Amino acid sequence: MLIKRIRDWDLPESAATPEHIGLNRRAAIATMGAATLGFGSIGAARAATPMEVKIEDPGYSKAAMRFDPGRPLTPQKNAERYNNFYEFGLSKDIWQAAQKLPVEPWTIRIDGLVEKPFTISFDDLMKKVKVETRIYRHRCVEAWAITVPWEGFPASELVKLAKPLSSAKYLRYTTLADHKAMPGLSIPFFPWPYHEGMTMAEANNELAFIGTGMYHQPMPKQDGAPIRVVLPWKYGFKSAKSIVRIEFVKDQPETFWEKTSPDMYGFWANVNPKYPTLRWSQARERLIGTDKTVPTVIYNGYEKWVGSLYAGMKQDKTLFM
Ligand SMILES: Nc1nc2c(c(=O)[nH]1)N[C@H]1C(S)=C(S)[C@@H](COP(=O)(O)O)O[C@H]1N2
Ligand SMILES: [Mo]
Repeated sequence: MLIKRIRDWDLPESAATPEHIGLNRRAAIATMGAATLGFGSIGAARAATPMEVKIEDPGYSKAAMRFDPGRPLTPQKNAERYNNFYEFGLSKDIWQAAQKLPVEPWTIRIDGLVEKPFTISFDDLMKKVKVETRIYRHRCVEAWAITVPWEGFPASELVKLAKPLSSAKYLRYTTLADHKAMPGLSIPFFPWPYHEGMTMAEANNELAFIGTGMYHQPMPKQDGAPIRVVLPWKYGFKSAKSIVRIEFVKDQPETFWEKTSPDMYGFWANVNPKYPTLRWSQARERLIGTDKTVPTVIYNGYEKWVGSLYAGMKQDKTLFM
């Protein structure tokens, strides 16, 4: 019998299911027409367990390990070829499609409740910050996880540069929407452009990070080049990619996923194994690049740093989802 070897970045069948759109997946596919979305990959995906890969930690510095993830790094190839970036299609296999993302020149608009709104090029922004490496876990609400050495700078640095007014209580951040490059924008029921939000206190927490690279390289396009949000204690959908605008606002902003599936996704979205999503449990997570699943931990293991942000708030489904 011929046994086909599965490369470590090949996808198991379940991986190609866009869990985020939940119960409406069938309807969604019918509405949008599979052709625009690169669904070819679902047919091609094999129902196989990914190969266990040897994980080599290339000896990251003590600083990078400050928030010790307590688990090995995801092999680079796995992390970079298993993505959620719906602007390029609903499958996990969008890394090639995402190469169309136009990243040069890239500008970021800072506006809303700030001393003086401005637009800054990515290159100029990079001259104003000190880039560091941080190894963080990343937990998708679809119950898979990766561990990534990010490059970037604290979100608090960005807040400082923006000079928000005291009336600013939240940040609302928005992804590029380029119809020529991004076929996913034709999916009608999504409230494009992708937008998310966090509180000022969350942005100023030392864990909140702005990613500009990973594995010691500039951010791959499929992972949100050239600049994205990284909030490791929240479900992955809060970590919006390829950011073009950061707005400071007074009221809690409505988010892309709240508008899409209010019964499944909320503003806070802090990782919590106790509260299942509509159709599936959040108790465990699958480690991409291995055949392991492990228990999920409250705040994705970062309670020590972020728990105080939510002290006194009612611990219920709305807080965590
Ligand atoms: N603009 C944009 N940002 C996004 C998404 C998206 O579809 N579009 N998906 C989110 C989700 S659900 C996850 S899990 C992470 C995945 O990041 P990665 O593909 O770099 O691992 O990106 C988040 N940021
Ligand atoms: Mo996700």
